[in-house]
Amino acid sequence: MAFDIDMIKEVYANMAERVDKAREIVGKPLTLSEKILYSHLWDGNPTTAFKRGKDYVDFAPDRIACQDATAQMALLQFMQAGKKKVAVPTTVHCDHLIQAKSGAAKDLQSANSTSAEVFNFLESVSNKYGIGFWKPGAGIIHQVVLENYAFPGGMMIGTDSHTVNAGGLGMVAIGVGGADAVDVMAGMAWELKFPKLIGVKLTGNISGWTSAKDVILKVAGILTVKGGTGAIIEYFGEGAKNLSCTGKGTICNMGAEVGATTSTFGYDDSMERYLRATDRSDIADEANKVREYLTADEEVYANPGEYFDEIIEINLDELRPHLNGPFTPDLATPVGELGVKAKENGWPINVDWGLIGSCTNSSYEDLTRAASIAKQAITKKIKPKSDFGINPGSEQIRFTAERDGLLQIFEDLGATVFTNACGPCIGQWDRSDLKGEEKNTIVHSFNRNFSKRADGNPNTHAFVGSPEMVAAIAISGKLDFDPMNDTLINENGEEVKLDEPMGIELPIQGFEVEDAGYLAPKEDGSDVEVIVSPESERLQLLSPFVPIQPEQMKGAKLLIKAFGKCTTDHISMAGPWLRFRGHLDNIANNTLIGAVNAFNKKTNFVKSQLTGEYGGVPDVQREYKEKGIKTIVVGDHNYGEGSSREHAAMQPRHLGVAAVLVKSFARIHETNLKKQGMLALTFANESDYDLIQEDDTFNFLDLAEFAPDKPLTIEVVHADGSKDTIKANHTYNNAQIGWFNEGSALNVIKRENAA
Ligand code: MIC
Ligand code: SF4
Repeated sequence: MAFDIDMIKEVYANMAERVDKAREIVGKPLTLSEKILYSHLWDGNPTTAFKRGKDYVDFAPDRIACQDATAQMALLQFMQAGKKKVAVPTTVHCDHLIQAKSGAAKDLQSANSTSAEVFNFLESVSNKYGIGFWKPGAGIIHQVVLENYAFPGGMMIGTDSHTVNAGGLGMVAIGVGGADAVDVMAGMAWELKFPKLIGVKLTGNISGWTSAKDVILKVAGILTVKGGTGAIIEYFGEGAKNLSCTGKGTICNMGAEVGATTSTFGYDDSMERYLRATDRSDIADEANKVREYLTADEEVYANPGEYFDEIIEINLDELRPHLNGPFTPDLATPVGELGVKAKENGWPINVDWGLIGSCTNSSYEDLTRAASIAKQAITKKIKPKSDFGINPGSEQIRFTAERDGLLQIFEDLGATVFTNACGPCIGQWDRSDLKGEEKNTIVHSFNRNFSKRADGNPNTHAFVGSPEMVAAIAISGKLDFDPMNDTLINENGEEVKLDEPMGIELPIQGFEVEDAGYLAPKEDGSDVEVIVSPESERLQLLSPFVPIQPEQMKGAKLLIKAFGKCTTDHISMAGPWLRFRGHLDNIANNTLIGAVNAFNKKTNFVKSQLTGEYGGVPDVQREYKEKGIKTIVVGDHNYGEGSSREHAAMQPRHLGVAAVLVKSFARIHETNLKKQGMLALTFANESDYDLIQEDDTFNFLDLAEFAPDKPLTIEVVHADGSKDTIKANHTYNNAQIGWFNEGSALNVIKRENAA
């Protein structure tokens, strides 16, 4: 199940040679990110110095991870590629499709029955194509990857935006859409624009109530949700060395929330300790032999301004714990200052739930720190005011935490321990305490807090914090509680104060697990049958997309002009819709239903130019599709922020949307649109967004000459007959224009394979 050590030895052997070569070519000392990138070039030895933020580069990742909600579409595409086996070690993890309701045992049983068809499909496809399969209940993809597969200096991709979590173990781990993963599974190169580099220097030391989570909550406040776009964030400095490996994982995990391509840390003692604790001493021994390659050259961290495109410095001695939110993970507020803000904004002060765990924060250290707070509620006789929910990240963590009495502490406070799965983090939460869409506040140690994300209620105000802070706030039941300064009244009427959290980095008796939940694939899976019933409402075999012709883009209609934040959750909602992730036509019925229409500020209410009537976005779009009329979607900044789900591109594509024209894109979503043969365009002049009106028709004047670095010209015809001619930029290279011309990247692979 674990990584093949010979393969890692080979990666390290290549690394030494290639990094030395790269240093020569680049002509200066190298950052860690560059070392990993240059040692994973598809063509082997480096021969060119790449321009950051400009050059497209082909890479050869060491492995791939997929989770159930994205793997279905990825594997449905891979099945079309005509290959016998995956070319690169790959795993599938069943974690998103498990609802949190009554507690682990019941919830898992019910997921196993309601999603049996999908789990069986994933298991059989995995078995057939040589993919490792992690059963439902085994854990959340990123925790399982950190425990089993991540290794310093490696490169991996995963069909989930939080794949970046593995940066905690010194990897370059990147979230991608399924179609990107399919390329690599099929034995092809993986293409990425050579990233820019942001250096974060951590000085001082974390102590007291401040935790690793607060580093990234602070960074999110500085960079905002789009500040990391197109960049790798590399953390360094004394403060970085003093963080645990899993703490580093938490920081890297939430790099997705600032749009960063990934984040990483240089190899150090904390990573060595983690590798040895997770039964991978052989990897630690190998990593120790090439230590200097697994971190930046000395000159880089001594003089970072010369090597990074941007530098952020954070003094951990001064860093205060934060709570970020609501509705966006970059709205950072130091704990203690939330009372005033909440009052000003009308956020409910009473906290109904404290949720601990998820892929972001369920390490042993996290659970011990949170438990040290929870325990005080018992010893100091404070009755917790909010409900507690716990989502362990893996069966290994759960088993170990149970053995060591940590879960019992939470259970003594009435906590519900949910399945080792995503649950409330992705709208898979059947919350019994709310009747309707009541306004309420919750705190959690997850990463995202977009509208409706936890429980489907647009009025749930979710705040993100560290597990120990979540525990403290949940005990107090007040958003404005500051455990560092405030006291609570206990059951005896006495004033009591919570002591600082105490954590244990790694279990003293080691990790333990009885059944980790892993199924190895057959050596030869050619006789394994994969069944997809034509009647299924959950799974649907794919048919190739038909190329969009330039003539069809004369007379294209506006489907929706989205106003403000439009994340992948707005474009293809999760929660109950996760059940259709393997059925393109069914899931297309949620297309853009969360996006706010700029003309009436309503969701799922757009004008059909065919009838003049208003209707839901998917319904109106289906009318256009029926008439063979192409449409376009217009959006604001950072369009497609959040998830890697390629459904957010495939659904509009399936329904006949041809172009998405926005002020700026989130990286993964832009690639996903390109892969599916659509036009992903940005306004050359941002203020042209304001020109777009509800009844607009678009004429793409020069699409027949679609070429790299050449903006497209679009004539926008308004209802009164007046016209504006605008320019749209794009980042397509020749190969990507090929995807557009052939209908999708997959069509290209199929053609090449058939040849
Ligand atoms: C998320 O955290 O938003 C998800 C759900 O894990 C997604 C993947 C998905 O939509 O299936 C992600 O982060 O990529
Ligand atoms: Fe699952 Fe939430 Fe992590 Fe996404 S962020 S992988 S939904 S736990």
